[in-house]
Amino acid sequence: MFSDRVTIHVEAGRGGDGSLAFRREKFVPRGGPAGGDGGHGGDVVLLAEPSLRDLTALRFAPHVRAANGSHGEGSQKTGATGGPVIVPVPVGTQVFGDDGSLVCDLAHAGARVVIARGGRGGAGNRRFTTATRQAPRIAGVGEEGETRTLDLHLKLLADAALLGFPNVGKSSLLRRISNATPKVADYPFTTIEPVLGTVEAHDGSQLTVVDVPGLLEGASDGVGLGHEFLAHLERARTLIHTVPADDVEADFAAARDGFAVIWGELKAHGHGLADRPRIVVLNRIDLVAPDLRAALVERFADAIAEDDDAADENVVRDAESGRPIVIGTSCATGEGIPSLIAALFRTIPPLEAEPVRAEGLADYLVYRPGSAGRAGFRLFREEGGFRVSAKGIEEAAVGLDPDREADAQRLGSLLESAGVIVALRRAGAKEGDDIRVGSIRFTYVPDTRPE
Ligand SMILES: Nc1nc2c(ncn2[C@@H]2O[C@H](COP(=O)(O)OP(=O)(O)OP(=O)(O)O)[C@@H](O)[C@H]2O)c(=O)[nH]1
Ligand SMILES: [Mg+2]
Repeated sequence: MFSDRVTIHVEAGRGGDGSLAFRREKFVPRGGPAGGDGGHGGDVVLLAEPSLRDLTALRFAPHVRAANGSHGEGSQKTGATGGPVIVPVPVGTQVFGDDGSLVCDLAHAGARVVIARGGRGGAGNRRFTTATRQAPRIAGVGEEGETRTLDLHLKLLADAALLGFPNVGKSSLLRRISNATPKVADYPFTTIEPVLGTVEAHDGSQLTVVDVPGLLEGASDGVGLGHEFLAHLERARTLIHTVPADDVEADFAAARDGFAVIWGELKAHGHGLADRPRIVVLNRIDLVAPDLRAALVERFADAIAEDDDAADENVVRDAESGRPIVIGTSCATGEGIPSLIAALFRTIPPLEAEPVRAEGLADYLVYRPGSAGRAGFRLFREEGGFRVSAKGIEEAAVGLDPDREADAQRLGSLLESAGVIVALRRAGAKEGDDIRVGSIRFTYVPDTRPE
């Protein structure tokens, strides 16, 4: 199975609460405040991992949760920070928010993006000491961590893609060189979905090759689902241009023109396809008489070298002679297959992980943090209840009288929509607790609806 799409739900850790504690020492009757801060909640981090090829692992574990920060403790002990969760994803993963906007693009090996931030830990009571308040009975409540639902898309990222008209033997080649077993049949458009296979060299190194549907003339204008099929080629690093040797033998000029047509479609499509190195293969070489094969391959290489339409621009050439490399292959007999595999490993350098910069990398990537994530308020535990601190909410609440039914409702919906009610419940608010918002005070009555 190859998964190129998955929806995940990520939850960063909640910050630990600040501690409300006082020093207790022998012979010191009234110790000062000694409550430590809560630890910060853990982040959820995506990491582009070059050894991964698809998103299957996340399909089976779509819920990702980072650890909460620990609560602060007495004796000024800060709570432990919640450990981050690092989620490895394949290079080429794009992350979209639930509104469909691009959150980030993990295009480089080693790229690391924080997609949900842990909540800050609450401040311990010793931080609330002032000249007039020597024994603060108040401590900060840890913030909620960000929670998000994200769509991950993997733009196919293969080392090479098979390119050519329909029914030329692309799937047969993939079967021959890799572990994949795409369907092969004697009619066009047998392949309609990309199929990925792994090619192994003797030394154990691997490459991935993708078999995609055949292209028709006009593909770059959308003919025969051309846009979609060309898009599959975009994140392949190399192309294997497949031409049937029997067609070349039957009508050389037509085969050469067809070769130029495909090149034209690559150029017209853009997105860097015309810059991809192209290895040329004359497949079904077994259908050509053995004594004519070498000459046919040479003739085709010459035609590419001399082509006026610059059909040769990105064709892979022999390092010494500078001649275009054309490989005669047969999926029936295996002729030329080792040469093709060798050419692939020569042409495609191994992906190197880019050095990971510990800081600033998120800014360097295309990263647009969601605005709805972090809470826009802070919550403090006070004697007898909680205080809600948020400029916006405090301002909106000015003049409201919680004893009046209409005002109470207005205040309720204000706090509800800001997420304060949920946060209070999670912080352990109990019926009868005193809640303070700016200059307003009211009594907490739990909502019995489930979260
Ligand atoms: N004799 C011979 N036949 C081959 C060879 N390679 C492929 N074929 C035949 O060519 C036909 C097309 O092969 P496919 O591999 O399905 O071709 P394709 O390019 O993937 O076709 P689409 O997916 O339809 O675009 C099938 O009948 C294959 O058996 C070969 O090397 N020699
Ligand atoms: Mg096919």
